[in-house]
Amino acid sequence: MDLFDKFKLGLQKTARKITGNLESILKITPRISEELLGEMEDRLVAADTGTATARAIINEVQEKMKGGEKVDYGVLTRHLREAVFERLVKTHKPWNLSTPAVVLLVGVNGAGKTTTAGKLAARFSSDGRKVLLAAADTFRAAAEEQLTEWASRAKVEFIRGAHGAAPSAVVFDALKSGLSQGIDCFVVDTAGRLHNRQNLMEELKKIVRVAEKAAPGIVQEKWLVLDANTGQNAINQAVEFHKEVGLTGIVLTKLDGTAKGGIVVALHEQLGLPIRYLGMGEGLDDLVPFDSKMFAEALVPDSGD
Ligand SMILES: Nc1nc2c(ncn2[C@@H]2O[C@H](COP(=O)(O)OP(=O)(O)OP(=O)(O)O)[C@@H](O)[C@H]2O)c(=O)[nH]1
Ligand SMILES: [Mg+2]
Repeated sequence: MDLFDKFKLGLQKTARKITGNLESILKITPRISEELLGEMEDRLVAADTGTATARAIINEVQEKMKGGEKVDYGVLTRHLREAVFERLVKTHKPWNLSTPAVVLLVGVNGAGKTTTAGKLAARFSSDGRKVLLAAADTFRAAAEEQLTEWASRAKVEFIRGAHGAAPSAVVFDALKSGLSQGIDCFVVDTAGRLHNRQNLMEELKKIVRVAEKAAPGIVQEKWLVLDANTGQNAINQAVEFHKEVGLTGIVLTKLDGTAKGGIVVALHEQLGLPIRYLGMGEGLDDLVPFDSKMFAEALVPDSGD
């Protein structure tokens, strides 16, 4: 399966929500009307783009159609696709991990951090990096077992702390031993935490401080792992985590099971934070690097019904 097929598959349900039977509707009534625009806006909201973003997109489409262009499925979806693409591409800065680097994964419980850590480790390793997975989730005993399994699946080095040890101490140990072995990429899994628990946020900041002390500049990426099914609360989570730790990007997981993929547009538009990867399944290969063009094309496909 090529990359675009993965986008199409992962966004199938969301795309259906946005464009399902639109082609038939437009064949019967090929006119742009308040009713049609209202319906399109509702569809975008249902796909979780957020009300403000949906409105802005529809206003742009309406502006473009003012020239009296005859509307059919192809024309309407082209305008929609462009409006989505422009929002994504504006925020999407290219990124590059220099060596050595820490990629820190944070987020609420069950978002998909551990799974993402495993998938990322495999991906970075196949890019030729020497990867170490660090289990800074010392809170749940099962978490370390889960990460051990991912490390063996991804065939990368692994380090864990004693149960209940300070997460920052695990990261310190990982850096100390890893840097001397020539590890150039440390993927750090952390325990799930609610964004409004200040003591747990302090724990994350401490991980960053300790890592930076061991190797200044090493914490290059701090990604919030978000479950695509979270709904608009995802925005609050992102705002709070960003305020506390200064996020550099987002990994959106479980896109494969949801019709709410429009949250990607809302996150870009409302936070200005780029999505780095999309989780589209539970397998090692089910993590795809974000691409604005492929995303917009899969979200608003050019063939309907
Ligand atoms: N379908 C699907 N399932 C996923 C994806 N990512 C994670 N999961 C599943 O979501 C569940 C939770 O994933 P974890 O990786 O354990 O989540 P976590 O954030 O580490 O959870 P805590 O450590 O408890 O906070 C698991 O059953 C994963 O298999 C994805 O992209 N698609
Ligand atoms: Mg976990």
